[in-house]
Amino acid sequence: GAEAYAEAFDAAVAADERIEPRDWMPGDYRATLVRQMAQHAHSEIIGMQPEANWITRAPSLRRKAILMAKVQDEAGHGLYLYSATETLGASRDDLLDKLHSGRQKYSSIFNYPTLTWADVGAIGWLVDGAAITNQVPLCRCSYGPYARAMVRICKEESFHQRQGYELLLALSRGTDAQHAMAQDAVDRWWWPSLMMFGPPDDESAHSARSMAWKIKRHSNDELRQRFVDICVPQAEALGLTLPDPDLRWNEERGHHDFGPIDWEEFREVLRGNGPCNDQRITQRRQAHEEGAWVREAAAAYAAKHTDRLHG
Ligand code: FAQ
Repeated sequence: GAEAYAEAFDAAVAADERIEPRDWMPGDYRATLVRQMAQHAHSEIIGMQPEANWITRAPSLRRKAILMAKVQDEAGHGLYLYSATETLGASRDDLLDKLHSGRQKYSSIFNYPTLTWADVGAIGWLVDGAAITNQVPLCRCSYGPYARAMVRICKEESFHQRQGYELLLALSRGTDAQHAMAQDAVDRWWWPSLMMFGPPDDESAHSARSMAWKIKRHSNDELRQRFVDICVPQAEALGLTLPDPDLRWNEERGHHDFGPIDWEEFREVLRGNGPCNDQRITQRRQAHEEGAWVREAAAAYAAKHTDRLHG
């Protein structure tokens, strides 16, 4: 009966086995995955906008080709993740509807503007760097389709992170104006990147449950700390500073201490009051409407194909 199913599920999670789409799973486990994976997919799709803003103004053909490849990767990640979410019984129309109506979130980070070319570098280095730190442990997520999606996505994110780092390094070693532009971008993106990891552990509504289910393998604060420790020597190598006067090595903890995060800013962005929330959602809705004819054509083609097979 039901109890045997629940026991089999608990045993599989305890043994670090993967839960697959046809396996029995608790309703809350399914709902938690749909919530997190949909938010993740939406983030990839909305996350195309800040960088796409610079495709027409990339400073060289080489930079333009790299940036276009990166933004296309993000579209691929989004579609890949929507497909993975569909294995849980979610419908893509419903997920998109929830994004467009504000009922499902996307990452706070994509509500900040890309003011200069250096922002493309800062996003690659810091935003993709934070994404990798968060997503490498998700490769061991208990839900098979999500874990497997993460393996490929992390490989591509590594390339994204490297391109951002290399771009910032070129600017940092360039003219004084280029160096200043790189520093300004890092100054603006540093704190929002730390917020990507989510609220502090004692305010994280879902962490305990998600960690027990082995969806999340580490807490928000653990991963945030890991990211800070990774970034400090990289900033030094870049010849750039991180905008935090309290940032220093703590010998006893074996980690860097860092200053307080402005959680009020985070909450405001989640409430829809970040600098670009309206622009991002408006542009997304518009792209969806403009793509209606593609969906209609694909559906008509699929229907014709089915008729041929069965008729
Ligand atoms: N922004 O209880 P927790 C990328 C929400 S990387 C907005 O701690 P949880 C790559 C959270 O949903 C970015 N909302 O939640 C790229 C929950 O609200 P709910 C995407 C946030 O799930 C790079 C509430 O706060 N990555 O796209 C944020 O246990 C460059 C309470 O929080 C992922 O989504 C936030 N920063 O932990 C693309 C990774 N933080 O749902 C383009 C997968 C928290 O109850 C360009 N997700 N919230 O209404 C996760 O690992 C987790 O969902 C966390 C949050 C860690 C984000």
